[in-house]
Formats: sequence, C-alpha cells, structure tokens
Amino acid sequence: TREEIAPGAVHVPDWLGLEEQRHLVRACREWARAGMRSPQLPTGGVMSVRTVCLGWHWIPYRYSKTLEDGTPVLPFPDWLADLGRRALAEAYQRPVDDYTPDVALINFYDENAKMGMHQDKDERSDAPVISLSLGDEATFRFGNAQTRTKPYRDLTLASGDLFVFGGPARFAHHGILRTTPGTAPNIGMKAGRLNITLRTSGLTR
Ligand code: MD5
Ligand code: FE
Repeated sequence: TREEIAPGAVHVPDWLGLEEQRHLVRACREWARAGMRSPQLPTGGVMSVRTVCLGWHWIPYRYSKTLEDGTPVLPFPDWLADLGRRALAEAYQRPVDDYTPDVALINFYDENAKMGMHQDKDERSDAPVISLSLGDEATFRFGNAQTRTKPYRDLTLASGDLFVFGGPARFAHHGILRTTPGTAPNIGMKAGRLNITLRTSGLTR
C-alpha cells in the first residue's frame, strides 16, 4: 500500500522486508561505533535523539565535513544511494536514476526521546528527503510549510516504513511526538527506534 498524505508526501508502510531491516540495523550498529551524539542547539538545549552522520556532519543548523573534534565524517556508501533510488521509485511510481543523496542522518530514539516541530532547511537542495524507520513505532506529526501549528496530521511510523518528502512537502514542519516501547519486530534491536534519513546536501567540499 502507498498513501499520498499530501502532495509530494508519500507513506509506504512495511516497505522493507525483515531481512532488509536486519541488514540496516547491523549497518547502523557499525556506524554507531564511531559514536552517537545528542546534537547541541545554539539555545543551549540538547536534542533527546542521538545521531551519527554519513557523508556530511550535521550540526544545528549547518553541515560540515568534520566532527566537532576534527575527525572526518563517515563515508556515505553507494549501496545506500541505490536504496534511496529504489525508495523514490516505489513512492513516486516512476523509474529513478536522477536521485543522488550524499548525506544520511541516523537518529536513535530511546523511550524518552522526541523531536519538536521543525523544517529541514539546512540542505541547499530541494531534492526529496527519504525516511526509513526501524524498531519501535513512533507517532509522527506531519504539518504544513507555513506554520508549526495546525493543520497537521498524526501518523504512526512503524518498523520497515518508508516515507518520502518531496515537492511541496519537502519544507513541511514535522516532528516525532513519542515512540512506543515494545512495538518492534525481531530485527536485532533490543529497544528503541532508529530513523535513517537520506538527503542531498547541495554542497561540494
Ligand atoms: C525522524 N527525522 O523520524 C524524523 C522523521 C530529522 C527528522 O525529522 O530531521 O532528522 S524524517 C522526517 C522528515 C524529513 C524531511 C522532511 C519532512 C519530514 N517533512 O517535510 O515532513 O527521526
Ligand atoms: Fe526533520
């Protein structure tokens, strides 16, 4: 099933099979060995998710090629770009060879983590953003491009779900209200939720 939530916003529940989910969990575990950090906001706050980046390192509100301590960012693998093209083809029901994401943000949510309503505006590209969910279910709020408030729609994102945000949905406000412990299938995660977003930075180093 494919549901167009708004123009350019497509939800494909259960897109990833269990073996593909397990493969992605193993990959996230490897990337996490480099260290997951809670991004620090300029306001002094700290985000409740923990993050590791591939391709470009994201700091609110910019991208850089090195981490805070100067170590190089992990590479963005070709197989992940291929997965992104397959995801876009499924969501938009057209062949895709013109999508070249170069950033992935891997967000880990423990049972208390959430993400406030925001827009993703740090990329210098209006290419679609692809979201893949693994582990516990989340309540996702999909809003509008104009305001952080109503109208919005609350949806459940479950393990294996694909969500594509393109076109007019690319700059919609969105957030994660909560995750629901104990709702994950058996894919090699003890607890919590992982979200992988694929993005196009629009940057050249
Ligand atoms: C997550 N991540 O589940 C969420 C969902 C983030 C982030 O929001 O910035 O890491 S991915 C949702 C997303 C990305 C880009 C655009 C839109 C939603 N959108 O227009 O609704 O960790
Ligand atoms: Fe976001």
